[in-house]
Amino acid sequence: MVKDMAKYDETSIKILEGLEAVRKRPGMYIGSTDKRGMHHLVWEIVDNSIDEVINGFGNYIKVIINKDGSITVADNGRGVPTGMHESGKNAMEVIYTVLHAGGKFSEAGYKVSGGLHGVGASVVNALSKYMQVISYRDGQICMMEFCDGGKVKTPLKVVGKTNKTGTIVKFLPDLEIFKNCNFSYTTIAERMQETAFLQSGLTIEVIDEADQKQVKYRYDDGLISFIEYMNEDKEALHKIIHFNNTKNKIEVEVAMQYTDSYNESILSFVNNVKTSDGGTHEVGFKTGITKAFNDYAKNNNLFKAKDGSLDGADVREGLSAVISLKIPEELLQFEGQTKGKLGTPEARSITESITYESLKFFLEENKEAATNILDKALKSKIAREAARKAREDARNGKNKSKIEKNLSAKLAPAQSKNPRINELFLVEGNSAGGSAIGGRDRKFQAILPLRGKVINGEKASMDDMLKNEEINTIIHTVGAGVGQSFDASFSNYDKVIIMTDADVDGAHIQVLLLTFFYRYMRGLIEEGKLYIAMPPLYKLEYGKNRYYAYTDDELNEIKRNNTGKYTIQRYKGLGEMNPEQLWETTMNPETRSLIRVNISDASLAEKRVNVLMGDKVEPRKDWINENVEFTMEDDYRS
Ligand code: 28G
Repeated sequence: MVKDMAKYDETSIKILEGLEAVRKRPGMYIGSTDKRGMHHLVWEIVDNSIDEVINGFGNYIKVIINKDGSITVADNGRGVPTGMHESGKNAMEVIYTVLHAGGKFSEAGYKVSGGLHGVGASVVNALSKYMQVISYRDGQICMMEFCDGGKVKTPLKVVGKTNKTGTIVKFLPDLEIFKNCNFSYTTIAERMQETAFLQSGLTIEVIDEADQKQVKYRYDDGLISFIEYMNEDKEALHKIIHFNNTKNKIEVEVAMQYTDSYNESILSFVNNVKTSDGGTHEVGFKTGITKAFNDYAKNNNLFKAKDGSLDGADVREGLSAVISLKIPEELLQFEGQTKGKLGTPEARSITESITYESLKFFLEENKEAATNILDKALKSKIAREAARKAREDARNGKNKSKIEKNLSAKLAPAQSKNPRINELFLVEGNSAGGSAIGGRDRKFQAILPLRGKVINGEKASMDDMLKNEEINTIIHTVGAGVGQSFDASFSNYDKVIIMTDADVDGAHIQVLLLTFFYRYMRGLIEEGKLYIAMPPLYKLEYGKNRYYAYTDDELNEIKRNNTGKYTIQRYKGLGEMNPEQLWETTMNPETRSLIRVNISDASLAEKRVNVLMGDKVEPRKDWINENVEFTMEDDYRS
């Protein structure tokens, strides 16, 4: 008896030391202590529910963002076990307080979470101010509560009877660790949707109690449903191609479809965890499709020897694909800072051969689809070669006089030639362009007035884009190439700033430009060099005092803080401001605000741009509001 107590105390101390280690270095367990890290806690808990589903228990998961900032996750699996563990503690307490090294309890032989993820429920408990676990099992409802990073607040107790099974976990992250963080409904819902695609038949419900939002996902056709969703706003060239096969214990499943769009989106997963940075499986897939299409084209005399062969980029134009691998734990290797890249060497050759064989078979069986896809790939090849030539000519100074003559009519260049400080304003309309040219600091600010309507980058091919005068001018002015050959380090400007009216037309032009930059100069966004200017909406004058309001809230605040008679002007367009006003409110680095365009998740952004370019206005507005991550940049120059 005494001996057992000693053992119990000893393990208790070790446990607290374990959880304390997590609190001392949270980054080692969840990557970071920012918003992303805090969402990691949710993924950890939800992963346990998904484990149950994968093992064949339960088909329903609910995630609730509570009003107090806590999260509740519920599943209808077997319920967390509560029986006695050899350590002298019950199983529930062990699961939630003992730091589990590496992978989690999965009976399928697959580690469900890769790399950083496999850290488990005890880590979440360690980083929570409060945690409650309720298990429905063996006719009983059992409950435990923890507080302050995993200290037992309420020991295991029976709180009721039930004929159901499942688990409910509620936790409130410790805000001393996650400073100024809150949960995002959009982030959670998007991740849960992805999970639902990967687990056919599983229903996942996400509820935001604070914002009164909710959504339910259930897909019965897995990766096929995923591709249908990715391509729902696009025109497909053929029915979805779907195949799966296993070699040397590695299981490969692929769904893919070409559309009339001009970009590629490939998503990959390993053991249900997204590999955002690709890796060996993606490389194998790409090699496999390139070989399959080139072989098919050759065998069917679809193009001549002098045409050479198709590039990887050609056979990926317009491709949407989802690749999902199941790899046994002993072969798993992840790389990179966030462990989002598969390193397993075998995954490359296996994915390549399965893709090659399956696709070859499909093409032989579906001649019409094959012809449609190859037609497009060939066009891509021609356009790509034309673009490369144009770019080389520009670099080598060929046709230079022509280009410069063309530009000089429009561009008001900066005096400085320093790409580290120069700014390029893309301004809607000629009259606004005039004000901007008059108001700017010509030392480092260049103005490019855009006259015609900007071409829609979602619908047009690379070829058409290059023919469009506005686009052409932007490409040559920025001077860093376009498409695959774009290289932000050649940019003539440190900031490219989109400046449009604050009205519907202005928003439309913003969206068109953003789409263009996203599709053809993504590096500029990735380098944080693309901005949106914020012109004021109102001018108020109280006697000699002049105020500018950039939002309706600001307008009300100015009215609250001032008394007496005032005049108010609502700016409908940039053209209504004289050059001095435009400088003062929108262009002067000392006083302006800029929005830096920042697309954090390219694959989701891809979807967003589709929504954006559709004909509906509402989704477009929502996109600006919540989906693309705009960050305010209070930009003071020294
Ligand atoms: C609601 C939020 C998160 C979970 C289960 C079910 C079992 C379990 C969880 O067992 C310990 C180790 C291997 C058996 C397993 C129940 C087997 C039999 C489970 C969850 C014991 C963990 N009966 N459901 N853990 N295993 N749901 N949802 O956490 O040997 S965790």
